[in-house]
Parts: sequence; C-alpha cells; structure tokens
Amino acid sequence: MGKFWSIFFIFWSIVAVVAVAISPAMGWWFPTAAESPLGEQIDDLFFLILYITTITFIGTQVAMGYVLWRGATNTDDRAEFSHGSHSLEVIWTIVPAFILLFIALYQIPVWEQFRIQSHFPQDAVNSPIAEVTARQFEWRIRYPAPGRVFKGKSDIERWLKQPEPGDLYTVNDLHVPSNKPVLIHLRSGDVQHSFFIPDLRVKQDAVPGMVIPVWFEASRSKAYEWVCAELCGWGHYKMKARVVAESDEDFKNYLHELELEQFDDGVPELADSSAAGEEEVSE
Ligand SMILES: [Cu+2]
Repeated sequence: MGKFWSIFFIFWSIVAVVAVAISPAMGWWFPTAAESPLGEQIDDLFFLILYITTITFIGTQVAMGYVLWRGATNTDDRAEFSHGSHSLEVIWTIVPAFILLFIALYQIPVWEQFRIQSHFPQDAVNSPIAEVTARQFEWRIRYPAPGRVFKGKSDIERWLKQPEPGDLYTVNDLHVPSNKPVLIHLRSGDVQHSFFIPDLRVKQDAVPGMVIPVWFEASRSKAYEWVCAELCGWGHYKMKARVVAESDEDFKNYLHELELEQFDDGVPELADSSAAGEEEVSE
C-alpha cells in the first residue's frame, strides 16, 4: 500500500511537470501571442518567471517523490528526529531572496517603458490621440479636431480641461494608427474602471479624479477586443468595445468621416438644392 501512494503522488507530479513544461509551446497561457512590441517583452517576463517556478517545482516534486519512495521501500529505516538544520534554513531563505531581487531588477526596463512617463515614446506623448472616459457602462472617446497640433504640455492640459468646438466624439470604438506608439488620456466619469486590451497586454485602471496617460502600439492592422477589467457595477459586462488599429491613411479617412457625420447640419448640399430649384422652374 505504501508503494501505491508513492507511485500515485510521483505519477501526478510527473503529469504536472510535463504540463508546465509544454504549456508555452501549446499556447495555454495567453489567448494569442502579444501583438505589440512591449507586450512581447511582458510575455518574455512572464515566461522567465514560469521557467524559474517550473525548475523549483521540479526540484520539490523530485524531493517529495524520493522521500515517498524511500519511506515505502526501506521499511527497516527509522525516521530521524531533528530540530531542523540551520544551514538549510539559511540556504532556502537566501536563494529565493536573490531570485526575487533578480526579477525585481530585471523587469525595471519594461516597467519604466510601461508606466514611467519620462520613458514613454515622446512623439506619442506630444500628440495624444484621444481622451477616453470610462463611465457606467461605456467608453466615451473624444478626439482632438483633425489637424489640431498641440503646442507643448500646457496646451494638452488645456485641451483635457476644456473641450474644443472641433473635437470629435464617439463611443466604444477607438481608432488608432497601427505600427506606431499612440497615447490616450484615461479618466473615469463615475467609479473605478479598467482599460484592458488583452492582445496588446495593456491594462490600466481608470480612477475618478485622475487623468492617466496610457500608451500602446498595435503591431497589426485589425480590430482588437477592448474590455473593462474592473467590476464596476451591474452592467460591467456591457463595457466590451473595440480598438481598431489601421494604416495612417485609413485612420485619417475615419476621422474625416466622423467629422462629416458630426457636423452634418441636415441642410442638403448646395448642388442638390440648385438641382431641386431647376426642377421647380421647369414645372
Ligand atoms: Cu467598467
């Protein structure tokens, strides 16, 4: 019976080790590969930590398997009574401490790019693509007027404080140029929400009272799923939107169409009205 349990536990630890080892190749961790340059670096960090924990896991499972097997087969051996080992305690405190310190230092460049404003791509910072306001239960988007050039930080702050007549508005459908860093200013109109584009590995809380710059870069031209990742009320599930990354030209065309739609005053074009007038005359 003792052997049964040792084989039982060793078997499942082998299954677990194999599952962990093949998981990156099988794509079990992420819905798709990261589709942004920074996202790729974030995934690399994830897999680095996965490899470290896998090696640790294999070590502990082998040790456990050995103890179980030895206990089941060497029935003559008596268990040794001990008060613990000082040097072992020191080793297994210092080794994980160094591993944690290594991870903390190694991830700094990625964290800097993602969160520290002075490390953001400056072109994106100087011409924010839009302001995004999360509210129960939708994402409101405000683009600066097409062609609007920001003259420095204070001009951007003024635009964020005070909407301008040429601004373009839309909901749940953020268009951005692909293959270059873009920046949005994120705010909340009510409670806490979270701006999350899973395929680009971008996630940032929208906090009431704060305007938070968020930058990202889509490597492909396609529509990305965009969701709220903070339980923000009964309609949280409805905050599913999309981010459309497209070529510069398509993006410009999109803004142009949005502009035509928004500033349509309902009066027929001049050409149409003259045609109607001619008809009247001929009657
Ligand atoms: Cu929300």
